[in-house]
Amino acid sequence: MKLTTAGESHGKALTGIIEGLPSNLEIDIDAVNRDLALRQSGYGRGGRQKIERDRIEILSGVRNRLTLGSPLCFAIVNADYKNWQQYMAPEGCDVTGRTLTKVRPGHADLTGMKKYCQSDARNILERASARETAVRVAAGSIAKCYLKALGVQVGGYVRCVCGAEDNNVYPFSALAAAKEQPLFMLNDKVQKQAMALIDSLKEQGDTAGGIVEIRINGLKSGFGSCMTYGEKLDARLAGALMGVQAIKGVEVGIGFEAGRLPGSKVHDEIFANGGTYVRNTNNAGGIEGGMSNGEDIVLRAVMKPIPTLMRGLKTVDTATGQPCTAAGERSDVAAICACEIILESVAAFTIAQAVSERLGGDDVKEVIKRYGELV
Ligand code: EPS
Repeated sequence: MKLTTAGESHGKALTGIIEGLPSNLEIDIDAVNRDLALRQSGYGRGGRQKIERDRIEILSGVRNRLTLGSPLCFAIVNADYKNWQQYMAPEGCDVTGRTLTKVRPGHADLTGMKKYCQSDARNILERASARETAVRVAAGSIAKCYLKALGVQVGGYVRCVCGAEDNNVYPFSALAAAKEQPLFMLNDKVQKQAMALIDSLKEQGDTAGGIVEIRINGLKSGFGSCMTYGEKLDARLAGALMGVQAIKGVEVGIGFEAGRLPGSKVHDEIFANGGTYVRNTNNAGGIEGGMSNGEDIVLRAVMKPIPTLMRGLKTVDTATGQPCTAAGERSDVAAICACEIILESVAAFTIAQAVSERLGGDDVKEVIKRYGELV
């Protein structure tokens, strides 16, 4: 299973092509659109989300809600394009308007300009923008349909916003409630602190990042591999999460805490239980030796604060070589809820890839049968 994405933030549309889906898989288009709406939600979002109402338009690969086994091509139209056509049209446009040379620290602007020989960071930021993640959410939501057919579920919540942190541990069944909350947090007190922090950062023209936890529930053991490093499930999941804009670190299970504890407090002991095996702890986060072990897969990722600050950080104007404050027209103060649903999506897609590689199957019934036969 493979995903290719294309599209600029203020271009005509974002597009994606998924190859490798089995035939006869039911695509829940309403669920995809719900995930797209979740990506646009959350306390602290900026003006762009008032313009867009992201919806998937499936162009090929699905007939009467069922996949055909052919490439599934889809688009998410940028409503803002009508305001940008004169500066973005592929057919010809004014490239002297809406230029950006007061490059933003922490964004792709400066390094991208140097690498791709551009004098206008517009030609970099249009693609580097996190708007591209709408495609990955749609694709991940389709991957969730595939996983759901096997009884595998994906969930998550926000643990921390700019230092306001929830250190509780929750069962998988508690996570769905987070989506009803303004910051996808499960601890009301911490969430209130986080909202107050966002309000005050907004006043100061500043931004926030945070920490998200993602869980995969119901995946049988043996997905991934201990034989080749490229197939290790933890390596693939970490790569997928790190591939999301603004992610600076990923943990599996207790993650970095494992470096602070002795082995006796880290490794999950194994017990026999009526012909099967159980563990009473899940410090490994559901992955041992690069393979799923049947426990919940637990991932945490840290999102850096958004690099477009309304107050502008110190930088250099590449057009003049003079010091200045960085560009900042409009910005999200926090996009941690978007980050949560994006990370769920890329994790779902990665798990679906690992399942499809192991089980194959041209038709979804074949996949379900093979999955059911696994012990
Ligand atoms: C985003 C759309 C963008 C930004 C943000 C995410 O819209 P615009 O640039 O028109 O305001 O709000 O993108 C960035 C964080 C970025 O650095 O470009 C979206 O749809 O998620």
